[in-house]
Amino acid sequence: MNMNLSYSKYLLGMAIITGLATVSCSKSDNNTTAEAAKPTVTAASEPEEKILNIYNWSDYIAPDTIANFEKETGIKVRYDVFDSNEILHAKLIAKNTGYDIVVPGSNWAKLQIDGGLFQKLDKSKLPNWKNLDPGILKQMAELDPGNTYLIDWMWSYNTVGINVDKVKAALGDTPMPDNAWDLVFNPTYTSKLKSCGITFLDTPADVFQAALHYLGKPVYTGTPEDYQAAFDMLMKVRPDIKKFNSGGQIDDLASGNICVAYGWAGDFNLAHKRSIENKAEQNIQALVPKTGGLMFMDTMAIPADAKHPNNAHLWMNYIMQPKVTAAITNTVTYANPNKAATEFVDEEIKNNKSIFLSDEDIAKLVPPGVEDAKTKRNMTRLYTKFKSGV
Ligand code: SPD
Repeated sequence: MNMNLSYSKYLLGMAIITGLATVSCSKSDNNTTAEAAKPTVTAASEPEEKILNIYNWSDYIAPDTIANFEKETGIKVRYDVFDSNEILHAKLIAKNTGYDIVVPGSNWAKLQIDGGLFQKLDKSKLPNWKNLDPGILKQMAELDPGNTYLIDWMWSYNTVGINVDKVKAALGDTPMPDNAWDLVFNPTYTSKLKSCGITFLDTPADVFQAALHYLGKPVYTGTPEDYQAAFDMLMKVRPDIKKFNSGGQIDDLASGNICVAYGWAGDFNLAHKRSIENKAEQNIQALVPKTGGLMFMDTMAIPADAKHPNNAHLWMNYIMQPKVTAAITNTVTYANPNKAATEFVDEEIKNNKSIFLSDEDIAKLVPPGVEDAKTKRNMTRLYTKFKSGV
């Protein structure tokens, strides 16, 4: 989706997504065909070595996803992880990534497509494409016309995550705010919550997008004055922030090291799950703000310099198998774009309204957008000042 997408069109898209998800829950007889679809891999101009280099976000895959692919194809996977779109983007523009599959956020991917940094998908090698939710495909087509370069991996939204018991204790007589964003952007709350630890994502774009949203400004505004206003607001809570980290929020929350985080809903649900697995039993919750969270879609793409594009297509087609996608959702607690996968998603996850949002909450999400390069530079400059606190 790009900035030109009207909000009503977006809502229509989301209504379609929800509708189809519901339909797929009630159908259980179409999966055999879906799963059986194996690609006919046409010979590449030169035979590819049996290697696939993948660069994905941390904590974003099931334990057996790679092993099963290796078993099925005989292709050896090398898998590296990152924690911010900025890091991936820097590698892509350097034009020698060494990767065959990367997973940028959809809004960054739009810039990367425009910059010629990806190879086109060959859909004849992707028979499992039919499992994808048409509503999600329609949305993706807003920024990737004709769904030419990208396949959604998982999606979620930026929001506030809390350790319910620790937050209640730190707030004392102060009731929980009506607007969840107050917990990270309003000094009345942050001054109390700093005693149990507040953490923010460590990326300029994510921080400024949420700050602008809190101020009621357009999230993907290019207006320098809006960024200055967001910076001034952020500086008021700066003394109360303990940490800036992105991938580390899951363990920090799960172990009780921090009590409030500005981050990704999927990671907060995963922190909840991990705290139970680790017997730390922290009561972690991803809040769904009344004014809406900031939606993002992380997408698979093949870099222009990829040496193993055929293997990359085999991976994409494998991932689009319903059971493979469902296992990832069940592990990482993120919503997926695969309608045929819904019946294999654990009931607890399917019914979690902070993962698979209600229609009402979906309608409130701020759709992904794109900032231009000048705005990105401005955000990075202000973010560096904000982080250093001076
Ligand atoms: N642990 C997986 C995190 C994935 C986060 N993607 C974030 C995109 C933010 N705009």
